[in-house]
Parts: sequence; structure tokens; C-alpha cells
Amino acid sequence: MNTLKTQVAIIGAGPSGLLLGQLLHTQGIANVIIERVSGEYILGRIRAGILEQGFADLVREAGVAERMDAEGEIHEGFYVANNGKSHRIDLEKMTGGKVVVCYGQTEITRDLMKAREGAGLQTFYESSDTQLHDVNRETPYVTFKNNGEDFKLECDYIAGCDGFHGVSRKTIPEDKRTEHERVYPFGWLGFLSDTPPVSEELIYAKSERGFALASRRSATRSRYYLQVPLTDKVEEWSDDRFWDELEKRLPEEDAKKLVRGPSIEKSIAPLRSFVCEPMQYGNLFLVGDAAHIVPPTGAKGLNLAASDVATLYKIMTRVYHDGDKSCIAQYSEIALRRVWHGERFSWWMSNMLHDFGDTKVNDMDAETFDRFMSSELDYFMNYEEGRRVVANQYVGMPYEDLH
Ligand code: FAS
Ligand code: PHB
Repeated sequence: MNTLKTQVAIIGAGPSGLLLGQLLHTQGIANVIIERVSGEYILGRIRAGILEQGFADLVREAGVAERMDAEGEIHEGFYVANNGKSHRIDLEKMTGGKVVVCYGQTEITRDLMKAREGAGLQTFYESSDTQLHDVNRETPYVTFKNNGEDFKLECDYIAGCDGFHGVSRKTIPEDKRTEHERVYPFGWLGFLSDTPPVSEELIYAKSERGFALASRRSATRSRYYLQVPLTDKVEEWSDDRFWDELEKRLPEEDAKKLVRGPSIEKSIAPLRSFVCEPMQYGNLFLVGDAAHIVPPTGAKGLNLAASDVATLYKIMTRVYHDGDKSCIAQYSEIALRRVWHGERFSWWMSNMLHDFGDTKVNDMDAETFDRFMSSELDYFMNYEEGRRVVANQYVGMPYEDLH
């Protein structure tokens, strides 16, 4: 058995784990990451694209923002189209100057991986049988296998950054955690292509045929999504079929500007709202998707992970720099307050913009629910106070300081 010691053990080398590790490093707090798959595999997972200002500022604080600031696009607004009629949400004007950065999660992850390697910080990729022990004691530890050897990592704290399917949340005894969940009756078919995006800013389009999102990664790389039934298989969607359907769902003036090309990534993701309460148990802290999931309609998933990281980073800094452990108990309360704001916004945007087919929602038949949601969307798009609500949620609620 190889026995190692660190201050903070981090489970998972996704954006949560890597960003937390880098921020702790800037404060001289030792940390080791244990990851189940390879770095290449992680970089092959195409996911989020919109960073709130708070996230971008955190990346700058971690000293890893050079490429993001050079290549990321500042977006001052986005469009919501309701059956062909487009409304622009002017983020900059409606929020007193706040904007979002359009820069792929893959690129942020790549930058964080490079910074971690450059700092010589330890990351055990392709580990297996990771288990968390004595999380309720002063001396928690993690055991795992790597490269055919057994390891024991002794630490003071464990950050469970291992996503929805990870081991950390399940380490909290079932009678000590409450899980809230809403699974949506549809999924998103994502499509990545090296074609010039149809629009400078994102378009969230509600249509009679279902939801579509026109996003982007750069001036030459597009990211599109279509709402599809959960029964669909990605093999049933040829590139031509995707482009034909996208064209039918976008407003006409945008659809005619579509530039088609081969998909370089195509996958279907289910949509769910999920929250685990509390987000901490003893010296174990759940971070990001390990604790919560949102439908991507509000671009909140990755951004809620960042605000969890910000809170835990502040707590760890106070513990190790000031010797003040009293703030540890604040993590879950502070993190969950912002998580539920993101959950509500993402659930609300999903209800307004998707076609629920014949699924009963809130004990209404789908057609009645759709009439209510169409009126909701009509109000929030056609009245300035409505657009302001959407704008302030989209750029992200402020990060809360420790008490
Ligand atoms: P992650 O899931 O990214 O990372 C967790 C890491 O832990 C993984 O690398 C995993 O391999 C590792 N791990 C798991 N179990 C382990 C174990 N037992 N031991 C060690 N390591 C373990 N968000 C948006 O804002 N917009 C989007 O468009 C969007 N699209 C998405 C599409 C898909 C298909 C998915 C699944 C998510 C999407 N998200 C989106 C949300 C996504 O971006 C997450 O919020 C983000 O990846 C959260 O990062 P982490 O918390 O680091 O979790
Ligand atoms: C993306 O670019 O992947 C993206 C952007 C905004 C969303 C969801 C996904 O709401």
C-alpha cells in the first residue's frame, strides 16, 4: 500500500476539481486529484459554452485566464425566439454592465489541466475503486487503485467533485441526505461542426416542432442543440436530418443563413433537475454535478459548479490561513442558496421553451400547460421588467461571501 498525505483530497478532474485545485494552490494549500478516466477522455466530452462573469473572474483569480481572455467571446446579449418572432435580451443594458463569456468547457478544462501540470500538482488519472473513509472523523482518507497499485491518501478534507455518477454523494448515508429530482420527458441532441455560426449571439428558439438552440464556440465553430424524444438514438440522426430539422425550428431570417457541414461531435443528453441536500457531511464537501444537475436551458450547470468552488475555496483559505474552522459549517447553506436560484431559473426556462408533447405537467394536460407557458414567455419577452428578470438570472446571481 502506497500511503500519501495532503491537505485537501479532490475526487474528479472535471472543471470543478481542476478549478478548486488551482485556486487552493494559489493559497499554498496542498491538494491531490484522483480521477477515474484519462485527461484525453475528459477533453472529448463536449459540454457547456457560456461562462457567467463570476466564473470568468474566478478563472482570472486562479491565474489561468490568458487564453480565455484572448479567445473567449464577450456576449452582451442573446435572443429568445417564440414561434419565429425574435426578442433580444440586452444583458449589458439590463444588468448594469454585466455580460457572459462564450468559451467552451473543454477549453477551460484544457487550460486548467495545463496549469496543474505546469505547477507539478499530483493528479492520478485512470484510477479505480476510489473509496472515501472516515469522512466524519478528523482524519478522513481515500483509497484507490492506480496503475496496478493500491493507494491510501490521508487528508484533512475531501472535495467530492466527481459528478452525478461519482462516489462522493453516495458516501453520505442515505438517511443523512435528501435528494430532489425532476426528470424531463425529452433530451437534447447536441451537434458540433466547424461551420460559421448562424448568429453572433445565442438563439434560444421555441417552435411548434420543439426547442432549438444555436450556440457557438468561435467564429468558425458552431454548437447546436435540438429537443428530441428520450426514445431517440443518435444513430437515427444523420447530419442532413439534423440540419433540415434545425432549419425548420429557427426563425426564418436566421435559418436562411445556416452554413451546413459535417458533425465533429453528436450526442443526446437527458435533462434533469437534481439537488442533494446537504452538500456536506463531516469533512466531505460535494461540489458541482456531484451535488446538483440542471437542464442546460439556462446555461447554469458549469456556472453553479464554479460558485460552489468559490465558496469552498474561501472556506479552505480561512481554515488554513486564519485557523478558523467555524466557517466550515456555512458551506452547504451558502452553496445551496445560489444552487436553488439556478435550479429554478433553469426549470422555468425549460418549461417556457420546450414542447411537452402530451405529458401532463403540474397536473395540467400538456396543451393547457403550453398555453400558460406561452403566455409566460410572451409576458417576459414583451415587457422590459420581464426581460430584466431573465437578464439578471442569465448573467448569474452574485456570489455570497462567508459570514
Ligand atoms: P463533471 O461530471 O464534469 O466531472 C466529474 C469528474 O469526476 C469526471 O471527470 C469523472 O470522470 C470523475 N469521476 C466520476 N466518478 C469518479 C470516481 N469514482 N473516482 C474518480 N473520479 C470520478 N452545463 C452547461 O452549463 N451548459 C451545457 O450545455 C451543458 N451540457 C452538458 C451536456 C452533458 C452531456 C452533460 C453530462 C452535462 C452538461 N452540462 C452543461 C453540465 C456540465 O457542464 C457540468 O455542469 C459540469 O461538467 C460540472 O463539472 P463537474 O462538477 O466538474 O462534473
Ligand atoms: C453551449 O454552447 O453548449 C450552450 C450554451 C447555452 C446553453 C446551453 C449550452 O444554455
